[in-house]
Amino acid sequence: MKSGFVAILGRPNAGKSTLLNALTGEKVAIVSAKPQTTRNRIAGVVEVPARKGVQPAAQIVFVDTPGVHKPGSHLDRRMLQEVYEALETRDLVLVLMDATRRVQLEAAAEPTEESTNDCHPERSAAESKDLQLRVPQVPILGPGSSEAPAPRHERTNWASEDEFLFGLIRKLDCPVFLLLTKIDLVPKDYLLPLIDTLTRQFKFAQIIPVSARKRDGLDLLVRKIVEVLPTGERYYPKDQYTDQPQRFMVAELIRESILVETGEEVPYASTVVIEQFEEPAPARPQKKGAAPARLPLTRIAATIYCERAGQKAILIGKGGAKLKEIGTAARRQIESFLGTRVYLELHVIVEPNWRESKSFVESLDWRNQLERLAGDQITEKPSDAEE
Ligand SMILES: Nc1nc2c(ncn2[C@@H]2O[C@H](COP(=O)(O)OP(=O)(O)O)[C@@H](O)[C@H]2O)c(=O)[nH]1
Ligand SMILES: [Mg+2]
Repeated sequence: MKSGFVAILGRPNAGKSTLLNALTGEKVAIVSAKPQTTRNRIAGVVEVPARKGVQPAAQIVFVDTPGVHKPGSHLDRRMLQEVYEALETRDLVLVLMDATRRVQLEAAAEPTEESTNDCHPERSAAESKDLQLRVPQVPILGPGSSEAPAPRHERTNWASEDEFLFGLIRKLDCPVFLLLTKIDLVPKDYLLPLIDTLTRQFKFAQIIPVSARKRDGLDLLVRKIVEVLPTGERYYPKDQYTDQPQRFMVAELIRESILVETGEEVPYASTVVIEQFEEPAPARPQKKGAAPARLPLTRIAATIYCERAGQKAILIGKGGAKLKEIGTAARRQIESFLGTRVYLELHVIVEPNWRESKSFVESLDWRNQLERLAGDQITEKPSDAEE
């Protein structure tokens, strides 16, 4: 069989998370019309059955990433670091360009020898390692470390975010596909000039127009991906569709509700931490002819952190009305995700300037949270593991 990691890269709002969800057929990542919805890298796993005589079976691990944008806060730098981390382990990169927006690129350059994108299977491991190391690392500087000399990457050309994105992919040694997204929104003849501009910047291994919403181009995309993936075993069990723990997905669903229900800077200044996640006891076997049991109840308590008292006032709303709306919308989503009834308790806390706090931003990362939870021995057991 074949298997590999496929990083999904693009500017904010390019449709990365929507594509991930369409490919996995599950709601792995939250989606919104607001930029910078995704803050962590998120894996979505797709099993592809063999096509007799054409292709072997494959497991594709798609890795959704935060949109590439000029970092302002510590949180932004952390998000860019997530992009770099996704690029460290990848067999293929998909660059998504929203077909409805203009790209900002300087006079298109002819592709150079270095920027061509042929596969180099013959490259030695040492060479590949060297190439990987050339992907710049963004040191995470906390408040107070601003006197530190500006690292090299800080001088990276941010003339435009599109150019920065191209700068990133030129450093890669794996194939890169260009995906023009949201093609359901543009006339077909609109795509050719865009493709022309983009391909003059970089020699993509494939150019595939897609609409995640209409599922246009997705089968072709999967076929082309499997073609270039290396032979290998599964990275995840067959029935696992994401690497995120349930608890983190629940926090994301609450954050999605905040993105929908509030405007201005509130969603950007908000983050969600799950404080309590009590899974229901396993259902008792039913007696024959008994009335159907009510769904079990999951008890969840979460804190919404924001940065200022004004934002807290907006999140809570008059007489708590806004928080209730946020909670109700989130609870419905969480119920359908967990398949249980949910009791959801929300609190709002002001944590001034948390986006600039290294320790706070780091503590939000679920990979770090898991380590802490393991330390506290509050590990999440699957409900059937209890006797
Ligand atoms: N019409 C249309 N809208 C899309 C499509 N894919 C994404 N969108 C919309 O584009 C916006 C940004 O999508 P999202 O997946 O969050 O982008 P991301 O920031 O790149 O992850 C959302 O409002 C999506 O509903 C598509 O194929 N067609
Ligand atoms: Mg996203």
